[in-house]
Amino acid sequence: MKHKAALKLVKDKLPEKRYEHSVRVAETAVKMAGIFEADKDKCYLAGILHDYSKYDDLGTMYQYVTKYNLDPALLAFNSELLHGPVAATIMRFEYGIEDESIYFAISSHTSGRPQMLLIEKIIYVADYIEPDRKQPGVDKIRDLVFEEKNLDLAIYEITRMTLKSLLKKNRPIYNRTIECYNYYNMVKE
Ligand code: DGI
Ligand code: FE
Ligand code: FE
Ligand code: FE
Repeated sequence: MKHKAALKLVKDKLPEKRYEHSVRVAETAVKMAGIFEADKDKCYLAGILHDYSKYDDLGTMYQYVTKYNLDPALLAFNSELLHGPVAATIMRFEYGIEDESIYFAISSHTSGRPQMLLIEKIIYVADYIEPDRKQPGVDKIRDLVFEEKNLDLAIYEITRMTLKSLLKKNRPIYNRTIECYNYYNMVKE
């Protein structure tokens, strides 16, 4: 899919604010691709598409989980955790985007996972640090990325802060979120 087609797809589907977030994630991902030597086109495309299913109907999302054999553990969660895996599936099977790194980047952007691919890491982080994000600690992550250039440490810090905030709100934790935390806890330097 060309960038222009992806932009139109997302603009027609998502509310204006979410569309603008998607563009900022894509642009942040391209900037990061320059630092970490990733494919800029793929980063841009994955960034634009990552939240495509953010507001899809939950019942329809569960149908995708079943039909495409996605992780059945997702059925215990809501759209917060489902929108990535479902959007990745739609892009692969309904829009013919075959690239595996784009698939994983969209699919894992909320929970992360152990041993992410480079583009997958970039989207996971770009979603957290795009310029309009204001959560406490986000500037520390921006420093890790743009000054220290330590992507794995940035991922670790994001998973740590995400887990902390979920626990504080008594939210259920998806296994992959914890697996991601454990993995990057051990590989970070
Ligand atoms: O779609 P975005 O708002 O751009 O961001 P996102 O897809 O990264 O995250 C959506 C939400 O999902 C965010 O508020 C954090 C939450 N989340 C991440 N991991 C888990 C989770 N929620 C639950 N309940 N469990 C998790 O393991
Ligand atoms: Fe998202
Ligand atoms: Fe995220
Ligand atoms: Fe997002």
